[in-house]
Amino acid sequence: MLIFHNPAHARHDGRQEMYRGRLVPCHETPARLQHVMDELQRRPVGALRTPGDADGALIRRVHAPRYVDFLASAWDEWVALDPANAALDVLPSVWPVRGFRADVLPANFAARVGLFSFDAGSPLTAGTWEAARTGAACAIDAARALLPGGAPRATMALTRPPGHHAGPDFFGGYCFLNNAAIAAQALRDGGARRVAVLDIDYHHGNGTQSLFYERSDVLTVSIHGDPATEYPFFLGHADEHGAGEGFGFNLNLPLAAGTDFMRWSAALDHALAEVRRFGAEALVIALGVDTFEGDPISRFRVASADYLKIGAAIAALGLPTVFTMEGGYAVAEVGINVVNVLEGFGS
Ligand code: OKP
Ligand code: ZN
Repeated sequence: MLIFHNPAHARHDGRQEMYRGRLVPCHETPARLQHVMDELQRRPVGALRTPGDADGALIRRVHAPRYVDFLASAWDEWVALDPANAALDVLPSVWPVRGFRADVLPANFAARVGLFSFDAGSPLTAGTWEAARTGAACAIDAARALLPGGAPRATMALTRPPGHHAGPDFFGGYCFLNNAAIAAQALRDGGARRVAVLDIDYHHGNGTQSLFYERSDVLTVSIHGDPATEYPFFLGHADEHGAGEGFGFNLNLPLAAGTDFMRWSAALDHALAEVRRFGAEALVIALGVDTFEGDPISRFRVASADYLKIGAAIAALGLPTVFTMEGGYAVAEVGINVVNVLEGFGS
């Protein structure tokens, strides 16, 4: 296992997110990744690497160029509005919902923040672009390290902020660039004819689904809390099968809040069977460990030891595999749970 970790991750350090009518401390903190790094010191299941420069052209094929431009300049624009803004995070507060125009790029900064986002829980900070871009570099290098020929069997983009909620031209759900999607595209570019993305974070991978919804070369599968009650609410239902060329190449397996490992792993078996039936030549796992029973914002009941079995079940597919780091907010246990998946997968 080769693990590309993001040396810039801690530069993304949001102060507060909007939650139930007040601003509360961010759940998605630098400490999460530090716990994984610490656990990797104790259990060196892989060799650590830092990434090279991000391939900006690849990022701009996955995400809309005007969105990437916005991310790259947002912090400077924010501080230029008022030097005092340097002590604050950027948070959106106005959005173009149904009936509004998304084709006209507003001159107003707050309006552009809203155009390119979908919630008020994802602060953009001084180092967000640097952290996200370096995270995308981890995803690209992790994908390219698998090619050609399949040695090593598996790699990981060990990064934050996470990525699976970020869509073609929007951030949200703590995500800015979709690392799993970028890895999948890099695998396609590297010659894998069919790539599957399996998202096992507690939350539906809406960004990844949207990015590949009309494509048949990338199968997207997500196991997640039922969006009827769980974030991101507006996507992730079982009847979303893909569209056009992509019809039949998206699979959602929503599960009720409270689901235990026995029922969760039945969904995993279903998902893995679909990946096999699709004929995937490479696999991306969007690895969130917020399915953990102790997670403060999620409601599945997976135990730490179960993550070893999850890793082993994924490995049994026998595919070259890229893991990307997504959620997991029981901060002290994030390291143990992530490294359990990697240890269960094996080298
Ligand atoms: C990101 B990832 C808690 C409410 C939920 C958004 C959750 C984003 C999860 N304050 N806020 O999928 O782990
Ligand atoms: Zn999540």
